[in-house]
Amino acid sequence: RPLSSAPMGDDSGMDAVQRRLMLEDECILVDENDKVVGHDTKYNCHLMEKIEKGNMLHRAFSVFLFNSKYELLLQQRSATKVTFPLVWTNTCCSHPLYRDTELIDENALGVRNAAQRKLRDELGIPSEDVPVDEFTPLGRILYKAASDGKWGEHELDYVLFIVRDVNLSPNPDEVKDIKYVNPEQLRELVRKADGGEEGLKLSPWFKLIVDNFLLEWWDRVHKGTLNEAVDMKTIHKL
Ligand code: DMA
Ligand code: MN
Repeated sequence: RPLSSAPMGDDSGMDAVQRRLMLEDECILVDENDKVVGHDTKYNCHLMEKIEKGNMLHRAFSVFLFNSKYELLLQQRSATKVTFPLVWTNTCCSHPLYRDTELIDENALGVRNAAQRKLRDELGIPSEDVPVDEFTPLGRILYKAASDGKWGEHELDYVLFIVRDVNLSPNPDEVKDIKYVNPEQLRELVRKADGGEEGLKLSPWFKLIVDNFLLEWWDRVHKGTLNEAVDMKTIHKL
């Protein structure tokens, strides 16, 4: 698809790497029960004008990676991200694409394949450090959030946990900064972000997951009871 034919007007300020991904990545459109109903470009799926018309709900995933000390890896999104630049968020987020390997519904294998792909592309984590069988799909949430006037999210988001010590080499096109936090350090970060501290914003989906699920699930990671929290039947509307 020629870049010059980008729809919806002026994107002259858009970073070239992010623009290419916006036009090449084909997201999976779903209904509110997570049934696949079609596909569209990442570009179209994130335009608020289309989202508001109500038919751009797409599949996504949010990875929470813990090291063997059970610290959670966070990332700060790069300044060039089209949606939610510079916010702090969970380890890695993206979309399974409309391709055979990432459409496999069984045990969310398609989503786990996509997670492995993006952990490599965004954070430089070798695929052998994050085998697809090591991810635990915990649940699905449905949410909508505006980034700015033009861009936003309306997603059915699979939450995936993985506990592994990994090699990291963050890709500056995607990631500005990373850090591992323990639960107390995360609470402190949330307090500061809620208090409006300069330069410290959290992504809306991360905040929703923190407020509703994360601390209980994190505790279960410690105790080895995470599997009891798995619920892939419910879709939580947040
Ligand atoms: C999209 O993440 C997925 C969620 C859960 C917000 P993203 O904007 O980081 O996607 P990508 O890395 O593909 O740009
Ligand atoms: Mn999205």
